[in-house]
Amino acid sequence: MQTAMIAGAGILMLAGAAMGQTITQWNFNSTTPDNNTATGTLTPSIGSGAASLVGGTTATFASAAGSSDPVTSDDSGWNIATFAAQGTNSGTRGVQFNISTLGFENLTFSWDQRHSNASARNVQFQYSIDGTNFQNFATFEANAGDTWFNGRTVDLSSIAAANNNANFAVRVVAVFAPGTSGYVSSNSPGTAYGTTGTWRFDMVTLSGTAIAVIPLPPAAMAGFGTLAMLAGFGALRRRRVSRA
Ligand SMILES: [Ca+2]
Ligand SMILES: [Ca+2]
Repeated sequence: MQTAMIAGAGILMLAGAAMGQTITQWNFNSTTPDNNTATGTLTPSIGSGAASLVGGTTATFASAAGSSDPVTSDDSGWNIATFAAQGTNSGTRGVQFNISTLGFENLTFSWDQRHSNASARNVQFQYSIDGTNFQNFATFEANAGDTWFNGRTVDLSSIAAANNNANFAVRVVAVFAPGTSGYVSSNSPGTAYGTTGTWRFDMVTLSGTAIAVIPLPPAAMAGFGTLAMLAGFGALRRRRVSRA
């Protein structure tokens, strides 16, 4: 638990005492079920936020059968294609989610992600505290193609600047295999990496705990208001001045 006092306002902020809750979630399903997984929405199913494409990727909606979405009919995912050519633009193509964290801390970001056979197996998670500059934070690696990897999770609780931040954003982008200058396919070596490989997303979720603001009782404030100062008294030394 972290505590911080704002002396002037006379309040004590208690952090981490509450249960985590969903701040924003995308399930990508049509708001009104239409029995067509090729239609869906980028409007969050819970909370608010913006989903966007990064670096020239393109997207459709497609069946998310295999994700953790509890909805089993008309279950769509966000299907991403048009990744970078082999050997180019590592870390520049994928998806971005802008989510205000005002009033929240102890953040956790999680998602389900399907890798097609030809898609990049190496995934870089990035975050931004200003909505513009992104920092690498966590990596994931698929070990199979045409497979859902559900519940990928990043603990953001160590990033204080991510808390209570209207400009918070994250990205999930494709990167070269570590220490190399090329992408490796999710179904390596059976399938070559290709720009037509797809990643599909579902149940994209940011969770956190509400920052509680609790008024302090007067007695507690009096305690905080007392500042004791100790003064040390050194011996006075007389400066002798020799006079001729
Ligand atoms: Ca879904
Ligand atoms: Ca639909």
